[in-house]
Amino acid sequence: MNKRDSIAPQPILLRDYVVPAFLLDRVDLTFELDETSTRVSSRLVLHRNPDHPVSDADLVLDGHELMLESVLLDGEPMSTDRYDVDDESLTIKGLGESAILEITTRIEPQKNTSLMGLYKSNGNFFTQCEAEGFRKITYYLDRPDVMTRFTTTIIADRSKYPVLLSNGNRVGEGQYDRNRHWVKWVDPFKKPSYLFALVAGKLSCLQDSFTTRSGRKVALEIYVEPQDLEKCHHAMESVKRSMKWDEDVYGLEYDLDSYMIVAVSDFNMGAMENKGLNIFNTKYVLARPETATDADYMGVEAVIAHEYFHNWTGNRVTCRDWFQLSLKEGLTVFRDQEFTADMTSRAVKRIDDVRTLRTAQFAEDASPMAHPVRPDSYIEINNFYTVTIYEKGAEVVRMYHTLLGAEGYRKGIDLYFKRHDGQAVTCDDFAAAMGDANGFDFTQFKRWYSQAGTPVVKVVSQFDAANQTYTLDISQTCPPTPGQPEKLPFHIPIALGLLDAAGAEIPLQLAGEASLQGTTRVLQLTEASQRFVFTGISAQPTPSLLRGFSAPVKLDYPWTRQELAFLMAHDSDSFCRWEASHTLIREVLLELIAAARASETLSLPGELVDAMRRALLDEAADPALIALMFTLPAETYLADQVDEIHPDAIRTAREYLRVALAKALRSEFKHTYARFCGATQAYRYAAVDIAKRALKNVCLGYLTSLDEPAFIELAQTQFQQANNMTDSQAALAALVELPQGATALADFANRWQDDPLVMNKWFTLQAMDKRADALDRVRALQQHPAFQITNPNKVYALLATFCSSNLAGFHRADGAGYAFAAEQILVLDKLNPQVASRLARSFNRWKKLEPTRRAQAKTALEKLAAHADLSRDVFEIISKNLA
Ligand code: B3K
Ligand code: ZN
Repeated sequence: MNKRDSIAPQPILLRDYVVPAFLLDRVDLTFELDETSTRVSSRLVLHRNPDHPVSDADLVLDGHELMLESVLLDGEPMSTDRYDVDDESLTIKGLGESAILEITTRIEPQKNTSLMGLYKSNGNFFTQCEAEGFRKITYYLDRPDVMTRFTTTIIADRSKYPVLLSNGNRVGEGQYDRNRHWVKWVDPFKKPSYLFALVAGKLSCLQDSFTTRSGRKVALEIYVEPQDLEKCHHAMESVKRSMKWDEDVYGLEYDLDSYMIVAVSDFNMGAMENKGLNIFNTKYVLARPETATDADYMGVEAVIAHEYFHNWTGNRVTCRDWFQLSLKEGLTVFRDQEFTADMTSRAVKRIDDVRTLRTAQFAEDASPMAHPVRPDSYIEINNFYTVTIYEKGAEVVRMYHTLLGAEGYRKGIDLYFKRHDGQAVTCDDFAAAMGDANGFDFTQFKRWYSQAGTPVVKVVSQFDAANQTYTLDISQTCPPTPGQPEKLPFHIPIALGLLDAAGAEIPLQLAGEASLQGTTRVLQLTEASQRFVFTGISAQPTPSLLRGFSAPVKLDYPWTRQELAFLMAHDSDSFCRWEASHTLIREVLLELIAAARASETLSLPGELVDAMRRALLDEAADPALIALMFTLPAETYLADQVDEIHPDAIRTAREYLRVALAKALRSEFKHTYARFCGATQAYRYAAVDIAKRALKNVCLGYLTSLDEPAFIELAQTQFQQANNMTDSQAALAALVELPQGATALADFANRWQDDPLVMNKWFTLQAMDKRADALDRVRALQQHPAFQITNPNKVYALLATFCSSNLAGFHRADGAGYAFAAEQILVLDKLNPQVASRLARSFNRWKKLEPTRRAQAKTALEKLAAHADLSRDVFEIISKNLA
């Protein structure tokens, strides 16, 4: 046994869940903020939990990196022999039925680079407590099923920290001593510690208000650093739209007098839904046309909605334990997806979400990190804020919606809130509310929570002209995942339609049904294989399967290329139209990859060119949909489609297809670019304009890949004249790998050097560089004054982009990419384990690499694993990769 094994972090198991031994009646916190150390005093009013199996259990409070100053029990100082303190906890023995504990600790937020607990960013104080950051602030029952009322008093220097914020309502303020002032906050709602927040600093505030449908006026406040105040209007409009939508669609109103959002530039993730005081990464608050792209605007709107929606799905009803994380995250993502669909284009939103799911979540489900939507175990919970918990979890909620219909779904949601408002509950409770409200049995459906892996649904069709029937034999399998060699059948909703030879929808009737029942049907696949027979079908139809992507599965159906081209042109389901183009392109790319590996000559199939030409010239179609059809699948997605990854073959094939399409459709791209080039003069954030910009910029990308001076000039002109970041960034992306790229990059950096969010784009573009020396560029960029390794956005923009998205760059044949990643992971792990752990996931595909690279990746992983002092975060990723 080496040293690592003897002290290896142990997994926490769902089956070990026990209710807390003590519950809290209330907590009063006082913070004395200071430059060198912060004093936190807490007063806990506790009583024993009658449901706990041990009647005289010790009180174990979580605490990490705290300096304990004093403990008082019922007003009396406790002698040190009555409690034990270690690295992780404060244990108090022999308590009676109830107790009042007063605990004072000291912490050093100015030294906190993990960005968990209380920390400083640009001179201001912020907190991040989810999942287990509160224990870095004070000793506490830091688990989501301990909910209580909080009051928070903040004391700080008035000139340095004029703004002092916490959860709930501001109930008092005043002068504390010569230089310091105080503010007191009371949160009337019970909450777990992970929803606690504190902010102190020099911040400017954009104010507005929203009147709820019951007539209460809510103050809306967005706090940012003074120079950013002009960039908050889109965020404010997004808040109001979210509040209105949640009232209209879910009947849910906001419940406090004020709703505050604070933007911070050093933040590990997107944003945090702390009760009444959401803290956001600046990336999801600040937007102006010159600095933010259409995608950024949409991101702001979606993340604002997401955090706002958490007020009910997460805060009012929270999770019993962290295994239930998807209870709040999957549900809230589904809610924000539907909100965005209603605000923008439903079809485009669905396609975007499916692309994310397939590129990131399917990959995770096929990796050593695969886990169910409700995991059974974890080593570090921060590693489980994953695409599986979020995006696959949202697909699970979407399937309830598909199976129950909008009305039945809403009945289930209403019952869920009626039963569980103010409680910490489980995914089973959610399923029970959905089932009970509708008399629907979700027993089998719940396997979506417990079984990992992406199911494969195979469809075999047969047309019988004599009997006028069309039979679908549908079967399902699910590959093994770590710890789950065998899977039971899932309950899978499969939405489908049939098209006749003219492309019209055929009304559908299943054998045994008395009448025709619409043109889109939702079949329920519950067995390993099942037969569905449609009657009254007079000629061979073309099936349109998995409409709207009705389940998170891989579909296996042998469409011919003609059928795919036909669906691209005719399917009434926009998702399936796009899906047909995607399937066609994927098939062609897989052939090209195989040819590239065999060093054969590559060629472009005529069917693809014809189908793509027709799509491009279809002036009736939504330009956004066409833009998506022409967006080639990511290299990483292609890597997941092959048995053995040869990164250079994937890159060669994808680049070949890009240029070959550009050559074949040169005049059509030119025409389309011209058609939309002048179409959007003054920037508007509106779906129609976004669609035009998207297609125009896709055309520009293809045209510049032809390396013709006229098109390069076109990109340069767009780069110089753009009045918005969408066009500017697209032009820069088109130029970046050309000889003209260096000047454009320099101009861009010169103009935006003081805007960190814009500089992130500049780093990302270069991290994606497809030239052979990408790694050297990345190394050099780490020395750029705008790069800071302590800022997560910068690490994600440069290092994580390179390691996770630049397939051939990171997976260099000589292994230098792996050595680089390992070196950066070790540096980051000392500063911020969550960020280090994200970078470590770049190795998740290593087992599928061709043998030379596989051996090199393994060496890098083993070297990492040999470090005895890895954080739990990185240890978990590395050890699971090597398992
Ligand atoms: N709930 C937070 C994520 C917290 C991540 C902790 N490592 C943001 C969100 O999902 O809305
Ligand atoms: Zn969330």
